[in-house]
Amino acid sequence: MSTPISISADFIADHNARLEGVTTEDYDGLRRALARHGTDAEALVQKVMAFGVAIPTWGVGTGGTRFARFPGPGDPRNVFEKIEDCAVIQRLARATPRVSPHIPWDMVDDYPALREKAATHGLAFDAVNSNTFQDPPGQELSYKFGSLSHTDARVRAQAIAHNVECIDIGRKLGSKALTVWIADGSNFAGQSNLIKALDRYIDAMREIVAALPADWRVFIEHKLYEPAFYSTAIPDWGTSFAVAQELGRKACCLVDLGHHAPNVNIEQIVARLVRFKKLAGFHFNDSKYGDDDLDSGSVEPFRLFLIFNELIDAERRKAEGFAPAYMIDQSHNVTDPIESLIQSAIELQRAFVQALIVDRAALEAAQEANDALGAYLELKRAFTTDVSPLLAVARLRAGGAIAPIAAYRASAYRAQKAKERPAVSGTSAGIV
Ligand code: LRH
Ligand code: MN
Repeated sequence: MSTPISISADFIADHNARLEGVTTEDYDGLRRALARHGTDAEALVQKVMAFGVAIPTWGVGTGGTRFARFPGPGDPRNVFEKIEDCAVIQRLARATPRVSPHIPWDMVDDYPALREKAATHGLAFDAVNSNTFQDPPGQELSYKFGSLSHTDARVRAQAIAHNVECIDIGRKLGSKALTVWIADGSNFAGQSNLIKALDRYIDAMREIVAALPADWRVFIEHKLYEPAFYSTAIPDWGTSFAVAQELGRKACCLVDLGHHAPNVNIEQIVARLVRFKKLAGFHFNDSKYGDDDLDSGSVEPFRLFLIFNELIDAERRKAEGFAPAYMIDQSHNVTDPIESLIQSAIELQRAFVQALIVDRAALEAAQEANDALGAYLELKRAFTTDVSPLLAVARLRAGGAIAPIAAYRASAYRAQKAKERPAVSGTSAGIV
């Protein structure tokens, strides 16, 4: 079964038939308005249809916190069911052609079969995420006091071997990158020698970089705090950048939007990493306080737009080494993960298109003339343009649903999965 029965091409065509007229009308109005500013809407539709972001396999199950996780109906129980759910998101929104796996959460015996399964749904694999922040059953040495920066060389060797295994798994899945986020850090002043810990990490990463195939990259993911609450081995972009410089051309810096102190200017961090040719890509999400892993664009849509404004500027300047990987990393604790991921993908498309609408010549002229308000208003003009009809037309032309969440709800896919996938009893703690 390559397409979920409940979401066939006919089902989507029926759904769209009722909405196509008004959508086209709204799109024509927007197209005329954009043309008055010299923007070709049809060209934007093509760019949107080519835009893709990767879905985190760990995001299609109901997420949780350290306090509790309240499983939802029909939660996927293994990576094959996760791929089925990722296929629904791609089928309806047409913006998520890739999946980012996490090992060992997505471990299987037959990776070529998993790759084949994904391919039957038109899905490919993006960066593989290693995991040395938990002790899977049967693991010899614990990561309680760290992994790649651990004081015990045997623990570091175990963590290095895990990352090398992730590279091997990624090769079988067709990935081209390894994402390394480590929870290493300390909870007390004095607990960790801050220099030695970093040196141990860098030496360990050298061995991981040496194991990378020629055309692979390693994404270093920084995070200010949690689960360590006094110091973190790679707390910020500066440390990540300095380490990536030391590790060489295959190492670059991944920006998870939730991994910064409140009010940090993330779009400037992005601009810096682009300038220094070390931007790996993103774990898109949103947050109000800490690493909240909320839906992209649901708290700070203007910040998301400003990040894409820097990315489009880099693209226009043909910035050297600019090849960011776009991935989502969210935790869906109170919504249907499929609905949240559909809407998050659309909000990322929205920020992408609004950034494309910016009149870069007018913006540059205002900047050069120190016309602060003029420059700001050019960005606000783009940000306040409702591009929803254009995004809907792009979905329609790509074979998706004009109103994907309404279509998903009408498909009763979740009810179907709740019958097929027996509910997991009780609540547990933890993010997955
Ligand atoms: C760490 C992180 C990392 C993943 C994990 C699920 O907070 O962002 O990217 O491995 O979440
Ligand atoms: Mn992340």
